[in-house]
Amino acid sequence: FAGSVFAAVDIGASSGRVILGHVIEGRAELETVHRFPNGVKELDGGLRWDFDALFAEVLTGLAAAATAAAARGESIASIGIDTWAVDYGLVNAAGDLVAAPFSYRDDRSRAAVARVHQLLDPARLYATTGLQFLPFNTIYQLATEAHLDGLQALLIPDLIGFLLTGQRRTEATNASTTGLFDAVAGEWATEFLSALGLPKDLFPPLIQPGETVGTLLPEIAERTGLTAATKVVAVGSHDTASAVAAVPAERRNFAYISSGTWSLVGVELSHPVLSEASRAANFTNERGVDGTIRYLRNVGGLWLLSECQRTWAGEGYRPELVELLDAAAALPPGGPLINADDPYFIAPANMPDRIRAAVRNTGAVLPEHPAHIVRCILDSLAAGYARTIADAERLADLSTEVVHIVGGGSQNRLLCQLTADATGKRVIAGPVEATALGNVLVQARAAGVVSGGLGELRAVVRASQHPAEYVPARRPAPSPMSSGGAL
Ligand code: LFR
Repeated sequence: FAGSVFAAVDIGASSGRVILGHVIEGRAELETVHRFPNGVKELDGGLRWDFDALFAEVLTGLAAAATAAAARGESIASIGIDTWAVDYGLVNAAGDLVAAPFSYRDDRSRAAVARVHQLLDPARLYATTGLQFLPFNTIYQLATEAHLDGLQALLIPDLIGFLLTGQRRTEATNASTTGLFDAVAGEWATEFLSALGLPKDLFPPLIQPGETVGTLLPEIAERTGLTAATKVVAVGSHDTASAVAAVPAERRNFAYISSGTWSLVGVELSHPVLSEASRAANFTNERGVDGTIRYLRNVGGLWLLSECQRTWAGEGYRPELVELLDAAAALPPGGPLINADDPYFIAPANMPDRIRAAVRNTGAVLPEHPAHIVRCILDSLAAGYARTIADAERLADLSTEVVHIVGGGSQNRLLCQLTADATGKRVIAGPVEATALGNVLVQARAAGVVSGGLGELRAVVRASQHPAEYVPARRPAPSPMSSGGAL
């Protein structure tokens, strides 16, 4: 199998990429062959994803992957797809997508929350699904749909898989974010579908990471230059599930932060925690690769920062991120904090103003310079991480010594150091491309190139990268720009 390569399609809320992954002698190498922007668009009276454009980029990326593999004398063994969770496209019997999928940042589902909770008590929902309450969970989005007869809902990675193979499946890690999935049984909670008057077969049957979805449709093979025998293999199609699978943890008890648009902060468990205390703290029990439980909370993420940059750019102010972070790092600790988890920050609209308003509500004032906003965001995220890790330890009754930060935020040295300071724990930062690595490794295991459980997959990640380490500063915190990292 020395020449096997795998293609990972990894699409986040702000960008997507197609990556070629090799696993040779216990080490993984990634090569990005195509990158493209993503973002919500105002379309047909709502915030939606321009799915046709995304799918065209996927095909362009797969064609680039086929070319890059051929140039190395290799062929692509399989394709794995991961994206953000929760959102879906509706497909009719003929297999056509009936509308561009809504984004979870559209606020239409908020109005449906009360209606759903009248039919299904939130305590009952939690006792079965173990899902944190977020106003955009699939269950609330579906409750806004007027016509579902004859339609099927395909979660975004499943929709891409369907268009590539003609096979309709729902991958289990992503199914666990719908609010319609039984966390203990690992099956659809069909009683909730019927309680809401939703068709029983609204979602296609479940498929587990590592199982084959199908092979490429002939027209897709022709358009991409891949052979029609190329498989699409289910991976942790929820991006966070793939990212957690690639956390380079050495021991069992560790905390992780999958840091991108969101920060997903928590621990890995073998069984869900469905207690009332867990519900009160709004912890989620999402499914991980190999039936693990991702016990975590959605804490605000770098969305707060990227939205500020977008607003500032609209005003003609385009500072380099490195400069802003340096200026923020030079500010003293102890500045004002916001609650980065507040749903107030979900929608895309003037973020700097919203942050200033949130700070004013705490009785403090942010000085004018954008560095103060940046520092406030990062301090608030770090405080949120510390609080969340402490809650996870308490609720799941375990203790952790290290915090692994993976994803884009692992390159933000200030954020990593502030996290070490706020948690009092050692932070191990990287890999940046954990999601794509998790995607590739599950494919490599399905192909027999690696074997074992998550422990073995994580050993491959450790052998493949050089993480940066941050130790908690003695208080008062000295310069937060201490060690390692790229930024
Ligand atoms: C991260 C993520 C989170 C999910 C959010 C919305 O990219 O997948 O895990 O809560 O996006 O789908």
